[in-house]
Amino acid sequence: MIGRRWAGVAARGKNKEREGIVIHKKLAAILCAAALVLALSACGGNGNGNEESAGETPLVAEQNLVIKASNWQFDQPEYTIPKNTPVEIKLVNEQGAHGIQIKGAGVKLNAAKTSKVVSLDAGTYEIKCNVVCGTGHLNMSAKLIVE
Ligand SMILES: [Cu+2]
Repeated sequence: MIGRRWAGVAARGKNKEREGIVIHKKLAAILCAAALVLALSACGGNGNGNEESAGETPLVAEQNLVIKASNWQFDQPEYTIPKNTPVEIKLVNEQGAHGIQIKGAGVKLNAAKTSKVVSLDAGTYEIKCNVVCGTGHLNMSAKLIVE
């Protein structure tokens, strides 16, 4: 009987030791992880930071392009802007209620949202009215030339 008790106490003692070791290991792992995170943010922060902020922060326009719409045309058949340059594209409805959609440029403007800043690759983009504005709606198209 006594032998068993001692064995039990001894076993408990070992368990405590093990728990202690496990806790130490966990702590070490947490510290390692924390150190890794710090190291990564310190090293990678600057390198990736610029790219990320370019995607997240709004572009600051260096130029403006005003597209005026009336019934049922845009004020120019072609608009030209420089490539890879932040340009604010602004819709002005001079007559009627029209919108602008530029395929492949991620631009959709209307009376509620009248401008957007974009930086585009070179190419020719199609500008269309995206508001069903009346009889001449389908004629409302123009070109955006980015060069
Ligand atoms: Cu329209």
